[in-house]
Amino acid sequence: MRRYHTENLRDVIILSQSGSGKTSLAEAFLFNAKATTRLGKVLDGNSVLDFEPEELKRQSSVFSALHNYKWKNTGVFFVDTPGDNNFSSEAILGLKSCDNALFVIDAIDSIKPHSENLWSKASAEGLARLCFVNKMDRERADFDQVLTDILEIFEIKPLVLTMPIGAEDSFKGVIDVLKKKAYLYEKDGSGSFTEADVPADMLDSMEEVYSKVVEDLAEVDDTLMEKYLEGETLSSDELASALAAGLAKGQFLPVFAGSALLNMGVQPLMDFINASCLSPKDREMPVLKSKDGKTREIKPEEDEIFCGYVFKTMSDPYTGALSIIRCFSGTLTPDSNFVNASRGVKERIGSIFLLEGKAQKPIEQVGPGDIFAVAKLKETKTGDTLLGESLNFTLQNPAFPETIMNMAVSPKTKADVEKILPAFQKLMDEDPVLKVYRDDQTGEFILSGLGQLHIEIAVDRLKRRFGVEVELKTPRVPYKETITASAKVQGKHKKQTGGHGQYGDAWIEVEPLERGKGFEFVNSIVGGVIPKTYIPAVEKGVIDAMASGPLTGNPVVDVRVSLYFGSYHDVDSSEMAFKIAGSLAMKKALDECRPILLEPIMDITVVVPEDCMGDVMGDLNSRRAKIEGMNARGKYQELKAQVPLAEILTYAPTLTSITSARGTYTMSFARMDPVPYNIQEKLVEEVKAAKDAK
Ligand SMILES: Nc1nc2c(ncn2[C@@H]2O[C@H](COP(=O)(O)OP(=O)(O)OP(=O)(O)O)[C@@H](O)[C@H]2O)c(=O)[nH]1
Ligand SMILES: [Mg+2]
Repeated sequence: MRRYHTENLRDVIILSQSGSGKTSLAEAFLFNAKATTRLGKVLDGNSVLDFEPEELKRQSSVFSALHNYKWKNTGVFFVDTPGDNNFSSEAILGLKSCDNALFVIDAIDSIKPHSENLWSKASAEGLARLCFVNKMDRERADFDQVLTDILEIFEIKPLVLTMPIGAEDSFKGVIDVLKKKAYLYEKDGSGSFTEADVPADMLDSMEEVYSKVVEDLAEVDDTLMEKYLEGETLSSDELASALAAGLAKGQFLPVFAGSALLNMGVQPLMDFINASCLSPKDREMPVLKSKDGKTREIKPEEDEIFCGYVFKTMSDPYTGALSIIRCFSGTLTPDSNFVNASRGVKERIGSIFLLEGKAQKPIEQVGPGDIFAVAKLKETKTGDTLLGESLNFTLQNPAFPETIMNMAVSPKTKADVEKILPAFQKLMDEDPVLKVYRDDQTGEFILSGLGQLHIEIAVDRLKRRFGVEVELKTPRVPYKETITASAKVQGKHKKQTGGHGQYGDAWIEVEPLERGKGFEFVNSIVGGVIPKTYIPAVEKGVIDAMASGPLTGNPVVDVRVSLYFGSYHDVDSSEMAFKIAGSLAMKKALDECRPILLEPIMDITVVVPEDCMGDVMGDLNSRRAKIEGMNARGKYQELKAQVPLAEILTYAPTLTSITSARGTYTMSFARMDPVPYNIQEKLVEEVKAAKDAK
């Protein structure tokens, strides 16, 4: 037996920037639905959703958490996501698991760029969207400002279904606009309220909002619109079906007001989720695709082939890896098999659980819309498609943000050396955005994440879960060297040692190439002064010499080398001798061709609140940035610039502090540019000093 029937099920992902009250609101859902016996609080450390040590320490979510409740006759599965953009992969993957997206908007801070990003992702994914304007009890709560921002930033009409009565200390409850009733709440977190008439001083504003809502609802359907224009009253059934239809089409954003912490105004939202949010059957299904471009439809029915998507992997100290799966079609029972279509392997499953915070509740059967966990799959990873039959079709994976923060990691002790890579692999299985790779040029292991916090939490987890300790350092910049002049040189290798001698003689012309062109080798030998068989050896020698430039030992790029003359010896010449000759010639040429240092330049886009713009520009200027342009984005400014990588390695924590965590940036490699001469001198000195010290 399944816990809920598909049509009586709602899958809801809770989204927004950090601190707006997602976890608090989800706790209120659970408490009101009697799934918990007390209202969990993030600050008291007793939230059933923020239970990981990293979350308790920071008093904010780091991982997405799952739970479910039954409210009246409907089962609701929800995913509470972390709002910090260091952990945005949790939200991005979570979007694949739900049909509805509930945005929690802070009545004080309103909509920040991260919420805006999540909004576009939820829209692109085709989720039905609704919102809760939270913290109406807090000082400076401004409901109307949020409505303005919804229109301007989310670019959608707000449809106010509950209005706050009072604000800040005098926040008393909400008006249900369509029912024209007031609900006056206790402030003890119990969620108890009494129904009352709309306060006299709010009657006018309520009527105004009511007419606006009815007009917006009438627009959903032509026949309704005709009725409305002819002045007929629309029945509550008609309004209800327009509400569900308009929500599904994204014609407006239903808005509820309240306080999650005080559990005020939450039940009307819960009723709405039951009545109007999409069930797994109402939702337009994602499509299965094969590698050769064929598609296959999924039907959210129990008697179809099982199809599930793994949107999360958790390592549990007792059960090992837990794969968290959204079922799109078919059913699954314990002790059965499925095929991992992404990897082409069969997997056997034992028990099936529903996750309720950290608790795991065994369940006998899951079907369309259920979000569940299975333990110990052998090859399955986050992002895999699971099917009941062996078919070469998979669901599409989401695009992840580019990582911007790199740190060099090194094991603290010898014992950590062997454990480090397998442990990182497990972390990457859980968080597909996190990357670990070896920089070929610098030889360092680089841990790459979305920000300082992302990396720090990964390192904490490495220690806590796998007992591996690492040190973090700012990574070295992969400088390159190039030349600015041409030269013609001879490289001659001649040795007479006893019997067989060595003889190679190569004349090369070395010239600068356009930036980014790399390396060109031209064979201009005429008359066989160097036999053909030795020419590749000269080239090899040249390439070897380029691996370590004369200034700092970094690789040399953007040069053309023409081999134009030489000589050989019938007996003493060999490939080895010509390779050495090529290498000698190149070393000599590089010294003569006025070498310079090149550094990576990054394109960077920074989005910050207007009031921080001056500080952000000042800081960027001190980092040798070239500002390229600015664009207004609501109350935020988007700034594009080019900055040397060397100056931006530690940008993430600085931007966080300048903007009080309200700024974000993305970055990508633009090109290599010459390092300014004074800085080049310093870098060359440093390399020399380090060499001398050895
Ligand atoms: N006064 C007041 N405080 C609230 C309300 N809702 C949440 N808070 C507080 O705001 C802070 C953040 O709440 P959370 O529920 O952790 O917010 P979140 O959206 O889950 O944050 P992240 O997990 O970081 O994304 C906590 O200190 C809460 O106690 C509210 O309605 N009123
Ligand atoms: Mg949270």
